[in-house]
Amino acid sequence: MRHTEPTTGSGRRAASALIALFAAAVSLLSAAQRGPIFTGVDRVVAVGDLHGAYDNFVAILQDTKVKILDDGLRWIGGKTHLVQIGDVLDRGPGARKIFDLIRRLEGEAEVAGGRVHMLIGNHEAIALMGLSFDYEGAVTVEQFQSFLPERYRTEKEAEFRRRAGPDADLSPLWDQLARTDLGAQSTYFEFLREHYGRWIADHETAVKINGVVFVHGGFNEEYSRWPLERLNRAVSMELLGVMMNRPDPPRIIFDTRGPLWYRDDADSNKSEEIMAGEIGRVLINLEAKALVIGHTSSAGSRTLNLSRFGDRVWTIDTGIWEPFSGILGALIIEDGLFKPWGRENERQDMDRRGRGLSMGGAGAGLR
Ligand SMILES: [Mn+2]
Repeated sequence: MRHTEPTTGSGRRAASALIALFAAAVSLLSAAQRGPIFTGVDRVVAVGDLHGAYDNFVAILQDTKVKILDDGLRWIGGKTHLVQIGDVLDRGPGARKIFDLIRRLEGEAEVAGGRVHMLIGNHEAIALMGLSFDYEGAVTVEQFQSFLPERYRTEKEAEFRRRAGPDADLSPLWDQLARTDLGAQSTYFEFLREHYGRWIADHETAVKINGVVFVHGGFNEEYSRWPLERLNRAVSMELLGVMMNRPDPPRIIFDTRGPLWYRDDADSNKSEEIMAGEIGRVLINLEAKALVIGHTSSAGSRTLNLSRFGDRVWTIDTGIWEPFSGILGALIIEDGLFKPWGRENERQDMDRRGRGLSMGGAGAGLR
C-alpha cells in the first residue's frame, strides 16, 4: 500500500524532508541565476556598519523618509533593495537581534518583490575564523551572552552563586568568562557558527545594483578585476573552510588589501588626487559608475558628507553605533539620484541619555 505511506508519521517526515531539499535546491538555483548583479531597481537603501546597534538600526528603518519597517517591525519597503554594508557584529550589544531581524526581513522583502543584501564585513569574518577575542573591545558582554546557549549561561550563573552567594552581582563572572575563559569563548564560537555561521557565509561580499557596487571595505585594483560572482563564491568558500577547520589558510578574508578590509578608497589621509586614478581604474574594471563602502568610519565629523571623488565613492559608515559622535545615516538611491539621509545620533542603545542630549540638535536633519 505504498500510496498510503505519506499519511504515516515517517512518510510525512520523509515527504517534508524531500520538499525541504527541493526548496533548497530551487533557492540555490535561483540565487545562481540572479547572481550579484541587479538592474532596474527603483529604490535602494544602504545602511552602514551597525556594530550591534539594534535600536538605532530599527530607528533608521522606521524613519518616515527611509520607510522600510512599520511599527510592528514588518517590511513595508515594497520592491526596495536594502543593503547592509557588513559589520553587524562587535562593539555594541545587539548583533544577534539584528541578525534575527535581517533573517526574517530577507523572506518578507522577497515576497514583496524587494531584497535584503546583508554583505559580509571583516567582523563577520573574524568571528567565523574564531578570532574575535584577539580584537580588544570587540566582543561586549551583552553580545557574548547573547551567543551562548541558555543552559550554559544558567549553569555558569548557578555555579558562581553557589560560591559568591545567592544575591551576588554577576558582572565579575561575565567579565571573567568573556575576557579570559577559553572554554566559554569556544562555546560562544560554536553557538555562533552553528546558528549563524552557514547563513552568514552564504551571503554576498559585493553586489552591483543599477551600476553601483556595494562592498564592506573597498576595492583595490587587483580585486576589482575579479567577476563579482567569483569573488563572492571565493569568500563564502573561505568562510566555510575556516568553520570546518580546513588546513589551507584563508587568503581573501584576511587580506588587508582585500574587499573586507581595504581602506584606501575612504582614507582621508590619502588625497583624492592620489587616489582618483586608482578609483577610476577600479570603476572601469567593475563596470560601475560608483562604489558604496563602509568599514572606515566618518563618525565624529558631525556632518553628513558621504561623497568622495565627485560622487563616485560613497562612504556610509556614519558611526551608527558611536553613541556621541555618530550619525544615524543611510544612503537612499532613487530616480537615479544619491540622497544621503541622516540625523544626529541622539538615540542610544545604552543608557547615556544625559550626555547624549547635551549634544543638542535632537532630530536635526542632516541631509
Ligand atoms: Mn569593518
